[in-house]
Amino acid sequence: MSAERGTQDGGWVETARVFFALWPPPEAAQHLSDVADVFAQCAGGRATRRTTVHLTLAFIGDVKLERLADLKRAARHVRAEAFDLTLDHFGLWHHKRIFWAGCSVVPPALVELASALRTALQAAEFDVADARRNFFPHVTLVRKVMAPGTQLPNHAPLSWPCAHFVLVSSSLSAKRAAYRMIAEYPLITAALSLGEL
Ligand code: 2AM
Repeated sequence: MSAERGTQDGGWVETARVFFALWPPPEAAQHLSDVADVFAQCAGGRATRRTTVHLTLAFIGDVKLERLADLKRAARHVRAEAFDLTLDHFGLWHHKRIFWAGCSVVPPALVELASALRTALQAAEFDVADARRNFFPHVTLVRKVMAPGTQLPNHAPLSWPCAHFVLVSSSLSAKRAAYRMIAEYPLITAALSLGEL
């Protein structure tokens, strides 16, 4: 999980590249990676693998290992409701060459979760990438699309229940990113709100 980075004074510091995300259950991940494979066969590009399909809530980037405990503590303070995420349409960003799945109606609980998480992270003095832009929830399915004019698919909506979010570390190699979940945070469900919180 760690990498060494040079510092201005010539020393070295161990860091992790991290982000927060919603992670789909296996069936939803399989379905989305199948859609990604089929689209990449037509349009070219690199399909997201079943094991790495996710929706990014907040991207932090490199964090010193000694700050990881603070990062986890900040996320533990986030209180947000569980919700169902329904992905019901696809899009393609030509400038980024990314094919993605998104929701035509963004659940208010998802917006509240992303906002509460950003607020908690910034209060703990972490930089959140794109924090000033509106949150646009999407699941990246294919990167480096070669033929952006390819017709977008039409599938029945796919829903997955979101009852927790995760902190993930990402190691980049020449070929692909490898992800590892390093912490998990529950969202408030009816059962939790009755007694455990
Ligand atoms: P994307 O899929 O929408 O491109 C892990 O790298 C995840 O964090 C990716 O899914 C990516 O989102 C997001 N990510 C990577 N680098 C980022 C950056 N500089 N700013 C915002 N999000 C980033």
